[in-house]
Amino acid sequence: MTQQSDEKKASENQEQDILSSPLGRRAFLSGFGLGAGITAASFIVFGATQNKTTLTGISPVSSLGETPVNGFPQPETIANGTPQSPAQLRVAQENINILGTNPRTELTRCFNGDVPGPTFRLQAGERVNIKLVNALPKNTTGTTDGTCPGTMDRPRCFNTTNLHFHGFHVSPMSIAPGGTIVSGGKNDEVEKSSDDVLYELEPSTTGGSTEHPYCVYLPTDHAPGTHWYHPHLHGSTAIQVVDGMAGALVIEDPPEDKIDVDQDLLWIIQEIIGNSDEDVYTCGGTSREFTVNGQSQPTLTIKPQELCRFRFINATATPRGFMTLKIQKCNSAECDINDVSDDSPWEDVVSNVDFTSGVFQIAVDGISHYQQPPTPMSSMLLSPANRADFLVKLEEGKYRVFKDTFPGVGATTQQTLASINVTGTPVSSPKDIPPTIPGDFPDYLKPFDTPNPEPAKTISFDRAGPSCFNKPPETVIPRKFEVDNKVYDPEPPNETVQNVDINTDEVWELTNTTGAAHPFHIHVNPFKVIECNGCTDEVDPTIWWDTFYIPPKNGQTNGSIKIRHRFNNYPGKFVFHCHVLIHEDLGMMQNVNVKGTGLAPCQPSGGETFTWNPESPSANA
Ligand SMILES: [Cu+2]
Repeated sequence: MTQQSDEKKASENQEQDILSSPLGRRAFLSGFGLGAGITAASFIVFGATQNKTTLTGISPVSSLGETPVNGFPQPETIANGTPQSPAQLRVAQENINILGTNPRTELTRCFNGDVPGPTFRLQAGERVNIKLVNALPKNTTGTTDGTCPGTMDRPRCFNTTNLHFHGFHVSPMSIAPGGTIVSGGKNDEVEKSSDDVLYELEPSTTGGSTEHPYCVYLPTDHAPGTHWYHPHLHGSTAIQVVDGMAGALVIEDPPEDKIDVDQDLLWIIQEIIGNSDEDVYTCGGTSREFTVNGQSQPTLTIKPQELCRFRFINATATPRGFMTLKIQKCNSAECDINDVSDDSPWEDVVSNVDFTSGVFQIAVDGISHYQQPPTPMSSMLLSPANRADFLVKLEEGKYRVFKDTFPGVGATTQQTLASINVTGTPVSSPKDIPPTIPGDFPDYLKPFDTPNPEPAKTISFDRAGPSCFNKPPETVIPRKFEVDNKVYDPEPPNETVQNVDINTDEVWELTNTTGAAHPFHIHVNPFKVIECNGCTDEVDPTIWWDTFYIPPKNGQTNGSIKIRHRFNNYPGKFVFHCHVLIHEDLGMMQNVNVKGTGLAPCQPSGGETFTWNPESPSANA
C-alpha cells in the first residue's frame, strides 16, 4: 500500500469512526443510563444543538400516536382520500415532544404536526389520493429569492419538498396541465403526480402554503406488505427525513391470505434531529437517541403466547442508521435494559422449530416469503430504508428490541430501542404460526426462469474530495458522493442515466470503491441479490429487496453486489441512489429511463398506456 492510499484509508476510517472511538461510544451510551452514568462528555454529544434558537409561539404537540396499544405508541392511521377530497399531508415546522424514557423536544419539519407521519392502510388496486401541502417558510439556504436553485452536490432547498412511495410498484411519472405525461417540474407546472420524485413543491414566497395532488394507482396484483413514504427532494432528502418526515404505507393482505394475529404493530425506527442545518451532512455531526414510533424506549406489554406481527421500518438517513436488529430476552433475575457488555444477560430469543414460540421472519422490504415456512430469526441486518416483518410469540419474561452495530460500519451505535414485557395469564387458545406463509408472487415478482446472464451494466459508487463535508463557507474543495465518478445530473446533455427497455430484465454489478457501506435503493421495481462480495452473512438469492447495502472496500478489494431486476409495466424516468440520504443529497444518485410502452400515471391496471422515449420526453402515444 502506498503512503497516499494509507492516508486515504485513514481518513475514511475517521469518517466512519467518530462514534465508535472509545470516548465517543461511551459518551453516547452513557447518555441513556441513569443519572449516575452521565458524564460531561455525554452532554457534548447530546447537547450539540441545544444552544440554537427555537421558534417561539408554537406550542409543542405530543408525538404519541392516537391509538396506543397497551401504552405502546402507534402512529395515527388516516383514511385514503378520493380524487375530489384527497387525504392531506401538511408539512410545517412544529415543536414535537418525544415522550418515553429520555424525553426531549425537537423543532422539526413534519407531516400533520406529528412524528412519524400518519399511517395509510391500503388495498391492491386502490388509487391513493393525497394532497401534499407545503406550509414551510421560503428557502433561505443558497438563495436570495426563496426559490430552489443550487447544485446537485450540495445540500439545498431545505423547505422544498415532494413525496416518494418507497417500495411501491407504481408509475414514476406526472401529468402536466393539458394531459401531457412528464417527469419532474415545479409547483403548478405539474397538475398531479404518481411516484415522481423529480417533481419539486416549493414553499410559497409570499406567505401561506402551496399544494400538490398525488394519484398513485396500485396495480390490482400489487403484493401486500410494509412500505413507507418520505420526501425525496434531491439536496434536502436527508434533512427532511431526519426531521421526522416519514410514515408507514401498509398494503393489506387479501382476506384469504391474511395471517390471523392478536396484534399487528408498526415499529418505525428514526433518529429525529430537529432544528438542524448543514450539520446533518458533516462528519460526527449532530446525533440523537433513536426512537420507535416517535418515543424514546417505549414499552410494549403483551400476554404469554399472544401472536403479534411486528412491521419494522428503518426510517433513518445517516450511517448511524445501519443496525443489526435483535429481539433479546433477559436470562437473569434482573437485567439493565441498557447493558451492552459482552457478558450481558440479554440473549437473542431462541425460536422453536415447531413454531410454538419465538421470532419468525415472514417478509423483507414488503414482500412475503410466499409458500416458505416462517424463518426462525431474532437478529437481522437492517440498512437504512429496509423493512422486515416478523411473527412473534413469546413466553413470560422481559425482552428488549436492541439496535446493535452493523458489520463493517464504524459509525453504527448500540442502543436499546424498546422493552417488551410478556406478563399475565397466557392466552387461553393461542393463535397458530402458519407452517407456510400464505399467498403467491404476482407476475412482476415471479422467480426468474432463465439462468442469470452476465451483467448488462457495471456501476461504481465513489467518493471524491475530502472525507468530511464542510459547512459553508467552505475553505476546501467540497466532499462529493458519486456514481460512476460523477455527481448526479438530472438533465441532458450531461444527464447521469441508465437506459433499459420495458418488460426486460438485467443483471447489474454494483461496486463500492469507498471505505463506507452504501445501501443501494432503486424505485418502482425490486431486485434479487444474486452475489455479494464483502457480505458477512450469506444472502438468500430468492429474496426480493428494494434496498441492499454494497459492502465497503476492504484493503484493495472493492465491495460489490450483483443484482437481477425486471423493469415491468411502468415506462418513464425514476432514480436509484444510496439510501444513506446524506450521500444521496451530496450526489450519489442517477436516473433510470425505462423506454417503451406501458401503463400511464394515475391509471388502473389495464388502463391507458403511453410511450416513453427520452429523445422526445413529452410525446404521448
Ligand atoms: Cu452512501
